[in-house]
Amino acid sequence: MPTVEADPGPFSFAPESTALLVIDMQRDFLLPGGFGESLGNDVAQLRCTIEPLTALLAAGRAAGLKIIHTREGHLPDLSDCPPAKLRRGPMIGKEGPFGRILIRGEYGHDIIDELRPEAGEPVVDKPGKGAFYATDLSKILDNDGIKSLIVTGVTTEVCVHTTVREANDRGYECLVIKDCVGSYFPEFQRVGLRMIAAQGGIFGWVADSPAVIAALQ
Ligand code: C5J
Repeated sequence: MPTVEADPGPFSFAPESTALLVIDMQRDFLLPGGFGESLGNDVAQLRCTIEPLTALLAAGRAAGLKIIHTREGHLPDLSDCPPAKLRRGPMIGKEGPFGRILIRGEYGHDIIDELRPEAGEPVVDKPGKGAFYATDLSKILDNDGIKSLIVTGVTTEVCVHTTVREANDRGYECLVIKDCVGSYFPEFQRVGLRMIAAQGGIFGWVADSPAVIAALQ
């Protein structure tokens, strides 16, 4: 069984029951000139994940891991967007540089070209921060007998953390890949990762992508 050197200790996983989860690598969050940057964020803090994640995806595909992508966003009429979310994110649904912000079907809502899903890889559209809330993710994982998740994507302290916490409560073993998750805020990146592995791995394990790639070969 592949084993990865991780914090707080070695993480072993069976490839046939492991999924590589790629969270919200969307143009709205990552493209220069896009929604994320328009809020004053430095997208370079997220874009540094693209290269290692590209390599990890290739290794995961070659090893036969199930690959699942997610996208945060809403229906065009915003009927799935809670008023409380809209009040604190009034730009959702407004016209942005890459179409209506975080609206399904718009250019900005889709996944960046570098990490385009391959045929047969599920793309889970989620209205919330967590990938389990109001989606079919549980069913997709159950149907394939998935027990472990290798978690990547953005942003570390928001959608990655929410999803890992949801997964943890549902009994999945989560390995978060530190160079493949990104935050606009360096201190949130650092603390967010520490929070996963603290207290003996209260939410899971943390490792870097070269260690996972080596374990998959
Ligand atoms: C945020 C996300 N940060 N994908 N979404 O609003 O983390």
